[in-house]
Amino acid sequence: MKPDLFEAPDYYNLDDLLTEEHKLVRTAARDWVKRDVSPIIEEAAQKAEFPKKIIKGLAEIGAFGPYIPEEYGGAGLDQISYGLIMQEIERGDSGVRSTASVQSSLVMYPIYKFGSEAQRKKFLPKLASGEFIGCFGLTEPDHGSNPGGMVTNFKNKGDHYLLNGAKMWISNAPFADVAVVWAKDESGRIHGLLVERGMEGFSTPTTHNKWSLRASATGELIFDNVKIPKENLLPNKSGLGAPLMCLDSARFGIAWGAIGAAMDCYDTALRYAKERHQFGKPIGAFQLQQKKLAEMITEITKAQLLAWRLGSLRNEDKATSSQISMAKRNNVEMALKIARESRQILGGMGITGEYSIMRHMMNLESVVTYEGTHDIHLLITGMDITGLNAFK
Ligand code: TGC
Ligand code: FAD
Repeated sequence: MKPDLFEAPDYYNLDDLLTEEHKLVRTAARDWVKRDVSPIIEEAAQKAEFPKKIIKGLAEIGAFGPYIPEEYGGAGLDQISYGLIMQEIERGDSGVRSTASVQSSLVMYPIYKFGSEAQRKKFLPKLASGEFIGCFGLTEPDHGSNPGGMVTNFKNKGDHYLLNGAKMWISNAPFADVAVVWAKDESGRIHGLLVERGMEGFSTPTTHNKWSLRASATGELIFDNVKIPKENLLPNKSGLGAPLMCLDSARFGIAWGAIGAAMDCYDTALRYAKERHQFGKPIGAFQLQQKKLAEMITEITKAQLLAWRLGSLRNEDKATSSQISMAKRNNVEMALKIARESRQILGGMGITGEYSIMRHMMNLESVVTYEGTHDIHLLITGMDITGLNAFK
């Protein structure tokens, strides 16, 4: 793979809206991605292996629990810092950002928000340091966009619960130490349970042959009469709203992360368009290529503004779920379109592993699907503006 020459575009001087702390956090993440991710990520993706050696670095840049309070091992940062870290990591690879998103928003967040003090103390510091890796089991073979229909269930057996069912498409599952699993009790109410590796009847087979997010490990969670100690139930919230609150946080991170992937594709295509000559001049001198590049920077700038405003609203605890859906949907679609256009600017070179673009493009096909598909987020906006629910 070519050396990482990335230069971040900032067409509207958005850095003026950031604090010194935001910039420091971003620089640390950006430098780490250049040093420790870019040189190894292409080979990891080609081999379909999650590069476990980067876990320590992810912890060191604060990517595991950026907004979790420091007393539990988190970085105690604000939402814009969290977004900037996700942006920089996904600039390297969406699969690496997935690992950080899941750990932070789908594992540490529910333990912090809905867990007991004992659960917080037992799990959060180890998750923040990367000693433990977590995963989040909501999706099932027959319930993806409609998680409320889940059939995974647990029964009260007096001194423990008995868990049965299966989850699929679970990021980090193959090597996770702890899984936050959403399951129904005997009355059909959804609860979160902490399922630990080694519990009898719990297995995590790997999902093979993915063409997307190849540097992220995906797997199933199988529960065959797993005995869950009662202290492993998250006590402080139940109902579908609990996992959906976690998704709000992860979707916010993805809205920022997708900008990183788009910036990397744009930056690569811009450099290539200035260097590659055809018909006696740089291809960037042709109007058709300039149109592509000009539209890319316009869309990136709009996405940056959307993400920054959403981060400000989140910092004030004022962002709605529908606002988060709009940003996730818009920014991922924006990044996917830019990846496709950038690929074309590189001609045949665009399909090789010499450049990051094709990997981003394939990764983004998962990002546009997980955490709520493109269609589902549109219907959430539709419901919000019309007051009419297309799901029921
Ligand atoms: P609905 O009846 O609308 O709502 C059920 C209850 O939840 C409440 N609620 C929310 N609460 C908090 N945050 C939100 N965003 C919420 N949205 C809804 C709602 O008020 C209600 O509460 P209550 O008290 O009245 O019961 O639910 P529904 O069954 O009609 O479904 C709505 C729908 C389709 C929007 C939702 O289920 C959905 O978002 N589906 C998409 C599924 C999804 O996003 N799955 C993601 C799985 S995790 C993943 O992909 C990780 S990828 C990780 C990585 O690698 O980065
Ligand atoms: P389906 O729900 O079957 O949807 C298929 C198609 O139908 C989509 O185009 C969808 O938009 C459309 N559709 C569905 N309902 C409607 C409707 N009402 N109106 C119009 N169109 C509709 N899940 C987890 O729980 N944890 C994870 O860590 C996780 N990681 C993932 C990692 C990867 C690489 C992938 C690919 C997925 C991951 N997922 C995870 C699962 C992901 O959230 C689901 O794939 C996603 O929610 C969609 O569910 P589905 O694949 O079952 O598609």
